[in-house]
Amino acid sequence: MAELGLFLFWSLCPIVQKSFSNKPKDFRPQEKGITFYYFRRSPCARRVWMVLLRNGVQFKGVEVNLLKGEQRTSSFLQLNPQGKVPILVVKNVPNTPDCVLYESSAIVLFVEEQFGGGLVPSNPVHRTEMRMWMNWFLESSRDRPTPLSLLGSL
Ligand SMILES: N[C@@H](CCC(=O)N[C@@H](CS)C(=O)NCC(=O)O)C(=O)O
Repeated sequence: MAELGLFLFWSLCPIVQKSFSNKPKDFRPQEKGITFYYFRRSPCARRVWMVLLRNGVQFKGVEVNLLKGEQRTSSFLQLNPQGKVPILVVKNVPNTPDCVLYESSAIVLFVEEQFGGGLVPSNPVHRTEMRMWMNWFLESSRDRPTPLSLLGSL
């Protein structure tokens, strides 16, 4: 009788199940299309997100909760061994090679080159200024731990 009661309680109470089952999230990308891995408070991911939206690219977004440490699960590390967002995975998209891309600046330029147009200036000086700021961003954020405590206030 006690077992039956426990069984009913277990099957009817998703909150209890959730707190007992530690099943890690499966981060495998979709078989066809563009999968974008992001965390909503990540500035790097937001840059990619903006360029995807601006160019009207169809994609499936998968949130990786950095505050819960989901970037350190083996399923995620198989995509990016550095354990960071953003990641863009392209699979079976016409006229685009399959690829797994990380590093926001590189992804932004890829999206622009492959699916968009108009964000990269044709004027060589303006184009260099664009790269200058991209380099500045990378240099100034290098080797600095992600300020998740600051992100929490965004
Ligand atoms: N240079 C990389 C930086 C990526 C990066 O640091 N991402 C942060 C979020 S903004 C992250 O995923 N941090 C998770 C961690 O360090 O555990 C880029 O521009 O994409």
